[in-house]
Amino acid sequence: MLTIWGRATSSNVQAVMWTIAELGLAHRRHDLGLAFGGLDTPEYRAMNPNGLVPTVRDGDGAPMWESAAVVRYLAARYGDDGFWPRDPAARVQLDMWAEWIKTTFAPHFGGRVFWPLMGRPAGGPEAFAAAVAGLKPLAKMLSERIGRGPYLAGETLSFADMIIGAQLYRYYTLDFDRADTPELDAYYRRLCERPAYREHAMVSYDSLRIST
Ligand SMILES: N[C@@H](CCC(=O)N[C@@H](CS)C(=O)NCC(=O)O)C(=O)O
Repeated sequence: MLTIWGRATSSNVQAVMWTIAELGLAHRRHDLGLAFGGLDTPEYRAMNPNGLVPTVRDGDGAPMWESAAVVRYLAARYGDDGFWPRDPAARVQLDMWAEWIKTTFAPHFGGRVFWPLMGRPAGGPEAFAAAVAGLKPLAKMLSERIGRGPYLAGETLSFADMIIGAQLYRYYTLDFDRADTPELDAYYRRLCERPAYREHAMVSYDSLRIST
């Protein structure tokens, strides 16, 4: 049994929960973070010294944090060779894009586009316009890599789709000027057809909006 601590509105929790659902793993999730609180207790900090979500335990195993590391653990432990290629040379071709979305796309999109649109500006209108313009080449890069898909690895859904796809619900449902990326658009539409994605990644972010 997996135990997950973290609110369903966190995109990092969503990547983990979507993975768990795709792999069909038994689990229970506890809401923690933001309005739920609970991140500053000594018990929680002993599991996750960052005081962030998600934190995950697999049975009596040691606590794990960093959502992408948790997705990789779940994929390696419970996924088949399609979901987690055992061949390092095949896996790195997916993993480099998973890493890229966490370290390049997500900080840009999250910090400079998503949160400003939620009412937490990271500069004035010019900074926002520059952020939107700067996101376009990143989205185009990803779109070209996905190509005809249907998934990053081709025919098979993999751990990398979990880490990438968890960013896309927000990307596609916010109102801003997106790049022209037909392949990425089609990829997102395919993810939306998956029940596990709909349940765990397409989660309203309305509660994150700061009202002024
Ligand atoms: N790199 C970490 C980031 C964790 C993180 O920033 N979590 C956010 C939610 S997405 C958080 O805990 N925010 C505080 C809160 O929810 O109260 C990961 O991928 O797990």
